[in-house]
Amino acid sequence: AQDCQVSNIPVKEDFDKYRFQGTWYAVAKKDPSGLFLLDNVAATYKVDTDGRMTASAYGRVIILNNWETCAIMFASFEETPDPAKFKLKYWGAATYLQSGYDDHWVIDTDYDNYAVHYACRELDTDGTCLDGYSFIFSRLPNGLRPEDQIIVTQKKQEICLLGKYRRVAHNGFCGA
Ligand code: DAO
Repeated sequence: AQDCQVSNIPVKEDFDKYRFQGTWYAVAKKDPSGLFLLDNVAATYKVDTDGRMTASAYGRVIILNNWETCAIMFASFEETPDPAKFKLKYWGAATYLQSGYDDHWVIDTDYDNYAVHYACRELDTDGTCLDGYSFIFSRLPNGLRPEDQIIVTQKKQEICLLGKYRRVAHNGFCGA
């Protein structure tokens, strides 16, 4: 049986933000309502000299229903008592891009190949997630190794999002 209470979702134990640094390519995504990043999504994480994690990210977006562009985004992370659970403050390089303040949980990662990200934006009255999003990240833009896919499928199930993802293409739209 699956416990879909957000507060009971297991996250990566002893998450190491230093090993998480570098570029991650989104290879699959579960969208929130009012989705923003469509495809060609990648994020580069860094830990600065005072130990603060930041990221820059890009992705294809459609603004005002018809204008397609590559969004350049910036993020800073606030730590919480759980090293795998951060608060994400994000904003765009341009004012017309989305900004916000979300959870940013690292559900699982081996640091070298795959990562499962999760953010619940709105809790339902029963403690399950009413509106959230999740990225499956790979160190390579073209997908995960079969051995990682097995683990990631298990994690998707643990966060109650199995079957809710779509593939995220990388076709050079954002120049990488
Ligand atoms: O695409 O609908 C959406 C939600 C994405 C929120 C934007 C996040 C930008 C910063 C990304 C940092 C790492 C995930």
